[in-house]
Amino acid sequence: KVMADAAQSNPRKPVVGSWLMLPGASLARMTAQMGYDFVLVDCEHGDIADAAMHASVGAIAAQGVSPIVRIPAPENWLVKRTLDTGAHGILCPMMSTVEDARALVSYAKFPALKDKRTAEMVSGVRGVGSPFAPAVFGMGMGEYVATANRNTFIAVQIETVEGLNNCEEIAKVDGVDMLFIGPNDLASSMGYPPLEHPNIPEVQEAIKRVLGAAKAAGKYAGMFCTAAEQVQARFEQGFDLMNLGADVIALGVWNAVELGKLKNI
Ligand code: 3PY
Repeated sequence: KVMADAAQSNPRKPVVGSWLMLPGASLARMTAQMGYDFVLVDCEHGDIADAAMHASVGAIAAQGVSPIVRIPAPENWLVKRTLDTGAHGILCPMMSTVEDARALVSYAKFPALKDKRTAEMVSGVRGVGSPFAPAVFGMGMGEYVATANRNTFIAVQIETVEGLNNCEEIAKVDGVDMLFIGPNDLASSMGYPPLEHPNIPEVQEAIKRVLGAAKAAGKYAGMFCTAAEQVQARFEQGFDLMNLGADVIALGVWNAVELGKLKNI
């Protein structure tokens, strides 16, 4: 809801978040307090195991900020364990086919209820049982099950050549809310040095294609960014949601700047 409010605001505003690769409720809480719309907990490449994921998600949500978790892979049990923490949404890396996107959506949605609360919505196979997710939302189990299908945000990463070639069809999958570009992996999959993606025209063209696919399907578009100028430029290009760097990037930048100053003493 936090993200939807920002994305649908008039005038249009970017949805901006931070990205955590380190565990710890204190880090998550302090990051969430900084004024972001969402904080992403990276369980694909981050040093964040199950218990730490629970602690981070709870700490972020308690600040009125959306906790989104990047799962390691599109597996049913990973989606279940992630949404069971009370995460508001998932980001799934390496999404390359329509079949995988449909399966992901089904893992993330409960079977639809026969009444009007969710009957019209995408139905899935998510298991009922976590007491933690309702607690994070301040609800009882019944209310959580009746509202989660509507409120669970599903973002898929387009970051392979196969995903790029299927992005128009992936964007159309019911229940997929956002295409999110991982520019480093996309460049890598195209055979380029990942960090050089800003200067590679073919990668920039691919990024435009994914943005166009999301918009044509009426879905949100997101992109991994590492600096404010990138967030601004991608927002102006039409993207809705960006992260402003990550905890480890901030750590690296600050230390490099300050250590650099010491060398001049
Ligand atoms: C990428 O840039 O490829 C990402 O997925 C960000 O971690």
